[in-house]
Amino acid sequence: RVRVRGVSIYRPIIYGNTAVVLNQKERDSSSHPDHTHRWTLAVRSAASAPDSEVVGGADDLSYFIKRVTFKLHETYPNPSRNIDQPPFEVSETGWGEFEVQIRITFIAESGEKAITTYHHLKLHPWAAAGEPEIPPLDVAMKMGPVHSWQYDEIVFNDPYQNFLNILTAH
Ligand code: SLL
Repeated sequence: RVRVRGVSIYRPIIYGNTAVVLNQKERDSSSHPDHTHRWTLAVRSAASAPDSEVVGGADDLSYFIKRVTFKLHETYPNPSRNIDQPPFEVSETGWGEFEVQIRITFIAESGEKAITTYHHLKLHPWAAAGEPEIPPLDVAMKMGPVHSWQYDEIVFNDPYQNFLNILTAH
Protein backbone atom coordinates (compact mmCIF):
# COMPACT_ATOMS: atom_id res chain seq x y z
CA ARG A 1 0.00 0.00 0.00
CA VAL A 2 1.41 3.30 -1.13
CA ARG A 3 0.82 6.70 0.35
CA VAL A 4 0.65 9.59 -2.07
CA ARG A 5 3.04 12.04 -0.42
CA GLY A 6 2.29 15.72 -0.56
CA VAL A 7 -1.36 15.27 -1.49
CA SER A 8 -4.21 16.62 0.67
CA ILE A 9 -7.78 15.88 -0.29
CA TYR A 10 -10.81 17.11 1.60
CA ARG A 11 -14.50 16.31 1.76
CA PRO A 12 -16.97 18.97 2.97
CA ILE A 13 -19.56 17.82 5.49
CA ILE A 14 -22.20 19.34 7.71
CA TYR A 15 -23.28 17.99 11.04
CA GLY A 16 -25.90 19.12 13.50
CA ASN A 17 -29.57 18.82 14.25
CA THR A 18 -33.08 20.00 13.59
CA ALA A 19 -35.76 20.01 16.32
CA VAL A 20 -39.49 20.59 16.49
CA VAL A 21 -41.87 21.00 19.42
CA LEU A 22 -44.27 18.07 19.82
CA ASN A 23 -47.95 18.96 19.72
CA GLN A 24 -50.31 17.92 22.51
CA LYS A 25 -51.66 14.96 20.53
CA GLU A 26 -48.16 13.59 19.98
CA ARG A 27 -47.32 14.05 23.64
CA ASP A 28 -50.52 12.35 24.80
CA SER A 29 -49.87 9.31 22.61
CA SER A 30 -46.21 9.06 23.63
CA SER A 31 -44.85 6.69 26.26
CA HIS A 32 -42.74 9.65 27.46
CA PRO A 33 -45.24 12.43 28.23
CA ASP A 34 -42.37 14.55 29.61
CA HIS A 35 -40.73 14.70 26.18
CA THR A 36 -41.34 18.05 24.52
CA HIS A 37 -39.35 17.83 21.27
CA ARG A 38 -38.55 15.56 18.36
CA TRP A 39 -35.08 15.97 16.90
CA THR A 40 -32.84 14.55 14.20
CA LEU A 41 -29.06 14.53 14.48
CA ALA A 42 -27.08 13.90 11.31
CA VAL A 43 -23.81 13.96 9.42
CA ARG A 44 -24.41 14.84 5.79
CA SER A 45 -22.53 15.88 2.72
CA ALA A 46 -22.23 19.65 2.51
CA ALA A 47 -23.28 19.24 -1.12
CA SER A 48 -26.85 18.68 0.02
CA ALA A 49 -29.38 20.71 2.00
CA PRO A 50 -29.57 19.92 5.75
CA ASP A 51 -33.13 18.64 5.42
CA SER A 52 -32.44 16.51 2.37
CA GLU A 53 -33.52 12.91 2.70
CA VAL A 54 -31.80 11.81 -0.44
CA VAL A 55 -30.16 8.41 -0.08
CA GLY A 56 -27.64 7.14 -2.56
CA GLY A 57 -27.46 10.50 -4.26
CA ALA A 58 -25.25 13.48 -3.59
CA ASP A 59 -25.81 12.97 0.11
CA ASP A 60 -24.37 9.48 0.27
CA LEU A 61 -21.12 9.63 2.23
CA SER A 62 -20.84 5.85 2.50
CA TYR A 63 -18.23 5.65 -0.27
CA PHE A 64 -15.71 6.81 2.34
CA ILE A 65 -17.55 6.73 5.70
CA LYS A 66 -18.18 3.30 7.21
CA ARG A 67 -19.87 4.26 10.45
CA VAL A 68 -21.04 7.28 12.41
CA THR A 69 -21.46 6.83 16.16
CA PHE A 70 -23.63 9.37 17.92
CA LYS A 71 -23.04 9.28 21.67
CA LEU A 72 -26.21 10.63 23.27
CA HIS A 73 -26.82 11.77 26.85
CA GLU A 74 -26.85 8.83 29.28
CA THR A 75 -30.55 9.42 30.00
CA TYR A 76 -31.20 7.68 26.65
CA PRO A 77 -31.33 3.91 26.36
CA ASN A 78 -28.27 2.54 24.49
CA PRO A 79 -26.78 6.03 24.24
CA SER A 80 -24.08 4.98 21.78
CA ARG A 81 -25.87 4.76 18.45
CA ASN A 82 -23.94 3.19 15.59
CA ILE A 83 -25.20 4.06 12.12
CA ASP A 84 -23.63 1.89 9.43
CA GLN A 85 -25.40 3.13 6.34
CA PRO A 86 -26.74 6.41 5.02
CA PRO A 87 -28.49 8.50 6.02
CA PHE A 88 -26.10 8.85 8.96
CA GLU A 89 -28.69 10.16 11.38
CA VAL A 90 -30.56 9.50 14.62
CA SER A 91 -34.07 10.71 15.45
CA GLU A 92 -35.38 10.76 19.00
CA THR A 93 -37.70 12.65 21.28
CA GLY A 94 -36.63 14.32 24.51
CA TRP A 95 -36.85 17.31 26.80
CA GLY A 96 -33.32 18.66 27.10
CA GLU A 97 -30.31 19.88 25.21
CA PHE A 98 -26.96 18.14 25.65
CA GLU A 99 -23.53 17.68 24.11
CA VAL A 100 -23.33 14.90 21.51
CA GLN A 101 -20.09 13.14 20.67
CA ILE A 102 -19.91 12.27 16.99
CA ARG A 103 -17.36 9.70 15.89
CA ILE A 104 -16.75 9.14 12.19
CA THR A 105 -15.10 5.89 11.09
CA PHE A 106 -13.78 5.61 7.56
CA ILE A 107 -13.85 2.62 5.24
CA ALA A 108 -11.11 0.05 5.91
CA GLU A 109 -9.34 0.80 2.60
CA SER A 110 -8.67 4.34 3.81
CA GLY A 111 -6.19 3.30 6.51
CA GLU A 112 -7.38 6.46 8.31
CA LYS A 113 -8.07 6.77 12.03
CA ALA A 114 -11.57 7.63 13.18
CA ILE A 115 -12.23 11.27 14.00
CA THR A 116 -14.34 12.71 16.82
CA THR A 117 -16.24 15.95 16.96
CA TYR A 118 -18.93 17.47 19.17
CA HIS A 119 -22.29 19.09 18.63
CA HIS A 120 -24.56 20.81 21.11
CA LEU A 121 -28.02 19.35 20.42
CA LYS A 122 -30.18 22.44 20.13
CA LEU A 123 -33.90 22.35 20.92
CA HIS A 124 -34.70 25.95 21.83
CA PRO A 125 -34.81 28.83 19.38
CA TRP A 126 -32.16 31.52 19.61
CA ALA A 127 -33.67 34.31 21.67
CA ALA A 128 -33.64 37.91 20.49
CA ALA A 129 -32.27 40.59 22.81
CA GLY A 130 -34.65 41.35 25.66
CA GLU A 131 -36.57 38.11 25.26
CA PRO A 132 -36.54 35.24 27.74
CA GLU A 133 -33.77 32.80 26.92
CA ILE A 134 -36.10 29.84 26.51
CA PRO A 135 -39.49 30.87 25.10
CA PRO A 136 -42.60 29.03 26.30
CA LEU A 137 -43.39 25.91 24.23
CA ASP A 138 -46.44 27.43 22.51
CA VAL A 139 -44.31 30.37 21.35
CA ALA A 140 -41.46 28.08 20.26
CA MET A 141 -43.91 25.92 18.29
CA LYS A 142 -45.08 28.95 16.28
CA MET A 143 -41.46 29.87 15.58
CA GLY A 144 -41.05 26.60 13.68
CA PRO A 145 -38.20 24.09 13.50
CA VAL A 146 -34.84 24.90 15.07
CA HIS A 147 -31.77 24.23 12.92
CA SER A 148 -28.22 24.06 14.22
CA TRP A 149 -25.62 22.94 11.70
CA GLN A 150 -21.87 23.26 11.40
CA TYR A 151 -19.75 23.09 8.30
CA ASP A 152 -16.48 21.21 8.38
CA GLU A 153 -13.96 19.72 6.01
CA ILE A 154 -12.46 16.29 6.55
CA VAL A 155 -8.88 16.49 5.33
CA PHE A 156 -6.86 13.43 4.33
CA ASN A 157 -3.13 14.06 4.13
CA ASP A 158 -0.86 11.69 2.19
CA PRO A 159 -3.78 9.34 1.41
CA TYR A 160 -3.24 5.79 0.25
CA GLN A 161 -3.36 5.57 -3.54
CA ASN A 162 -6.39 3.25 -3.60
CA PHE A 163 -8.29 5.47 -1.16
CA LEU A 164 -7.44 8.53 -3.24
CA ASN A 165 -8.84 6.68 -6.25
CA ILE A 166 -12.08 5.96 -4.38
CA LEU A 167 -12.42 9.60 -3.29
CA THR A 168 -11.77 11.08 -6.69
CA ALA A 169 -14.12 8.62 -8.43
CA HIS A 170 -17.04 10.37 -6.65
C1 SLL B 1 -30.09 19.06 31.04
N1 SLL B 1 -27.77 18.44 30.86
O1 SLL B 1 -30.17 18.85 32.26
C2 SLL B 1 -29.04 18.32 30.26
C3 SLL B 1 -29.44 16.89 30.10
C4 SLL B 1 -30.87 15.26 28.93
C5 SLL B 1 -31.94 15.13 27.97
C6 SLL B 1 -30.49 16.72 29.12
C7 SLL B 1 -34.40 12.30 27.22
C8 SLL B 1 -34.29 11.47 28.37
C9 SLL B 1 -35.10 10.23 28.43
C10 SLL B 1 -33.72 13.65 27.31
O2 SLL B 1 -34.24 14.58 26.77
N2 SLL B 1 -32.53 13.82 27.96
O3 SLL B 1 -35.73 9.81 27.51
O4 SLL B 1 -35.09 9.69 29.56
O5 SLL B 1 -30.80 19.86 30.46
